[in-house]
Amino acid sequence: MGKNKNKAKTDSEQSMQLPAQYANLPPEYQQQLMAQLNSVPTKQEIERRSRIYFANMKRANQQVSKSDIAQVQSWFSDNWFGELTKKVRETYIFSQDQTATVAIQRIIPVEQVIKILELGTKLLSNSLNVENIIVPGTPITELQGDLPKQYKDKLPADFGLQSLQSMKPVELQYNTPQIPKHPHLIIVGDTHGTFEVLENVFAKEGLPADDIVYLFNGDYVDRGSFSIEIFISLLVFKLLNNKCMYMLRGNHETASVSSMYSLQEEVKRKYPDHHEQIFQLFVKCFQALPIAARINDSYYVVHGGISGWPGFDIDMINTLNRFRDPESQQSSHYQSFDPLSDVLWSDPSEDLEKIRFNQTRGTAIQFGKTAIKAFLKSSKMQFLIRSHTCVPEGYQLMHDAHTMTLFSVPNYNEKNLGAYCVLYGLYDAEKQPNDLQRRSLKDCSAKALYEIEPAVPLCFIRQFNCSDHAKIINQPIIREMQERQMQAQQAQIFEMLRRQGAM
Ligand SMILES: [Mn+2]
Repeated sequence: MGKNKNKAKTDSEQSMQLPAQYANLPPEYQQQLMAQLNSVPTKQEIERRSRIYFANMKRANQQVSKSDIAQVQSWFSDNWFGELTKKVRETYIFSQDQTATVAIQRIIPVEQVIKILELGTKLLSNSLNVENIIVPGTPITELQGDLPKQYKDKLPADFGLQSLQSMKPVELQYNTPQIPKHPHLIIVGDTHGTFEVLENVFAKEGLPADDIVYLFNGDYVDRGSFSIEIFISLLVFKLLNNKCMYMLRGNHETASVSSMYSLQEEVKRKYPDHHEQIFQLFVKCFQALPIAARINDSYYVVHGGISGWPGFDIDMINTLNRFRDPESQQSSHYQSFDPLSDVLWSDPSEDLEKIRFNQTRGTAIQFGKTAIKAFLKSSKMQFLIRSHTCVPEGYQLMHDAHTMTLFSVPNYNEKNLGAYCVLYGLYDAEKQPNDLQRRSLKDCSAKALYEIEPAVPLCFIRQFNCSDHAKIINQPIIREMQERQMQAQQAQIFEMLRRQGAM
């Protein structure tokens, strides 16, 4: 009984309430907005949208040349990341009363920013919409000996995790340099201009290399003051070794969001003479970013989530035209929303079975347990790893542990921890090829066999806090922008009142 009542309430997908921010509008506007929210798009309108969303895939098909790579290598020596980190830290300035300010200044030379964005766009354009990634493999016996005691007994006999529930948090000591012993893949959620996240994760897990592979799940830019340095750093790692760095698009990687938040302002302050050109290059590069990743045929990784477009599955993502910005829609008829917008903006909800319009964001959808399980089943995936939402522990499991949120900026929302996940791909070094494999494959090593049929990787969560330094210097550009905006609004109100003779 109680369950049915709940279901009726949460699955009311067809009629919509007006979002709270419109409650004070005159009734005729409210009616107009309601009509818009509940209007059914015509067949022609759906066809029009469909053409925009799926057609005209413009692949650049340009290769990055050897001389371009040589140029990047000459600029970025072995210790470039350490030197960059030092310069980022030097931009922190404390005033005498211990209130900190950040001296926003250019760190990476202008010609390097321009060249890296151009080359990064070329390189990224050649990727499919869905990156196919295999976690570098480790023989199970090697890893077992080095696991912390509490995990040793827990390794499942078939090496794969059957459920994300088996993950346990591991406290990360801030900035403890460590050389990783085993190959692994690290998934990092939102970084939002907070350079310290990169410092921290690279110090603990190792710099990107053949066996230390990174997947960043979007929202590199906005809010923090080092959007440029983060995005350029990741592109440099990718240009130096394409196989050790994967980058996906987030909802902030669009022209409209990154101009409304702080990236555009950051570009203006750091590169005043070239800001228009550089911001345009950023936007073009954002549009080249792949959308999702498939890891070991078991984890689907994307910034937001899934779409309500009929028949939507992971293969459909590969048919999207990604070389554009997503289209925003506000309506109860989520079946014709832009799937590109949905996958970048959607949120999971426990309070829902299927799908509904995402009132909280004002765009895209919310998806429930039944919807995500259906998607995973038709896509032959087991788990969804998404970011996009700040959660207190840095990670959060939902939908019977089929959905995980991963958010990597600590202290973003006052006290939250940051988290990232580490995946180990395990194989049995004793495994012998079967007859067919023996006949058809050149390399029949256990490792090669793992790469053909990769097991579900073992997944750990690492949580971390930010330094005291970063706690004080929190998002100064965006704070200033918001203060300016508030002052402008207040001035407008005063002006209006003055004209009305009230003042
Ligand atoms: Mn986001």
